[in-house]
Amino acid sequence: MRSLLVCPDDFLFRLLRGTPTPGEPPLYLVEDRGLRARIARRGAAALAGDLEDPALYRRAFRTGRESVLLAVPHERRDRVLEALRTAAPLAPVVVLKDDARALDPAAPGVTALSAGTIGERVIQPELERAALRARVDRLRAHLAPADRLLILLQDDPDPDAIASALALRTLLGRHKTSAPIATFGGVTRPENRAMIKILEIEVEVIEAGDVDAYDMVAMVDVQPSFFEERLGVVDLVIDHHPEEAPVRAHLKDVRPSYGATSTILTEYLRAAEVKISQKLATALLYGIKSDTLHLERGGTRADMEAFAYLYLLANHNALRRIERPELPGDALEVLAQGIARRELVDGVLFSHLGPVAYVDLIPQFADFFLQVEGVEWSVVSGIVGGDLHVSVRNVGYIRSAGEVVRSAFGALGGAGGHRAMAKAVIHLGDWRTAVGDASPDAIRHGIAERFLRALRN
Ligand SMILES: [Mn+2]
Repeated sequence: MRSLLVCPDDFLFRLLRGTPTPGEPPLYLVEDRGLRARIARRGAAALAGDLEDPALYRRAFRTGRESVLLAVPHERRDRVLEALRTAAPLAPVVVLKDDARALDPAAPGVTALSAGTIGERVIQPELERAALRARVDRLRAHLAPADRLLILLQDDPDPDAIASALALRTLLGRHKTSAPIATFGGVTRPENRAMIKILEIEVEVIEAGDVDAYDMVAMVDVQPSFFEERLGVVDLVIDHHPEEAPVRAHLKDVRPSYGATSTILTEYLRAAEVKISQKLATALLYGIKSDTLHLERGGTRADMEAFAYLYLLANHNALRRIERPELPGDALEVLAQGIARRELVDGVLFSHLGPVAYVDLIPQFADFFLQVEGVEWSVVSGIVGGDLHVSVRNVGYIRSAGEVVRSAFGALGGAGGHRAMAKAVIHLGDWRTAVGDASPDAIRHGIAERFLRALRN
């Protein structure tokens, strides 16, 4: 259905000609016959007549339900609306207004579109985009001389960091030899490992001394002060963590109000009109999701906009596989035994799996056991190589898992974590020295006793 554009002069024609219309091209209603002819010569449909005369609208409307855009001086607005309503009482009307006078609230089907709204929704975002594009140009110009650019991530980088690195490399038009992604710590958490495996992203593990081999260094989702290694002045820092120490970098973009660095990079890519591949969109979407807990924590409007944009481009099958890692068939036997030997004490579910084929199974089962009714904590242990691994999960609003695990197992080996997840890794030799017995029963008993004591303290 065509729409009607009502305006005494050529303002709407100049504003809207060339706008792609999905259906039939619009019909311009103007007052001047000469103007009508000029519009027609340019290939658009137009009628001329008195805008305050219902006869004009009777000629223009076919069904009476065409939508109308009205741009007339405010002193004529009521009379034009009345004429229009006489011909088509049911037509939806949008009034473009540049004055503060409110519309007659009794006029049904009439909505106002103010100049302020156009400024806010159209012009302001364009100005921001132009500023971002200029920033991208500066960043590209600064980094262009580097044959090899190092994109450095925090130790044990998370999905937001990995996705941001991939996005920066894409923004610069580089590849993995001219801009490798690296960390000092390796990637250990199961979801993060699943992400780099399924999306085929290479994250190199390097040492502080290796940094000198690169011409320039860029950091995403982290700042120089977070590293113990001394790095000198880096070339670029893009991050959303608050600046604990002033960031020393040639170029920096630090936005603590953002829920994810992936959101900043998505804005860069869009402003510079860089094509976002399905793989990159999937990575960035996962980065935003995991840093904002599905937009529930610290997600801003910018995060939501980036999220919505990426959502349409991402591979949701891959995302599902990353978020819910597959269980290999023989892991079911381990799980069956873990379930059979579980022990529930005051809302804490303990399960010792014995030797397991790979370490990721232990946190995966810890996640799984947390779903059992009445369970607030799950503590799952298993043996890989010569180490006893303990994974702890909780429902989130109780004591910090990291604290409890450090207090329970810190004296025996490496122990720590966050609010809702934590782990400890203890050499079996150290366990024997401290506890005396490393039989499955002794381990089960020793873990439960230490954990419950730490929890109740
Ligand atoms: Mn982040």
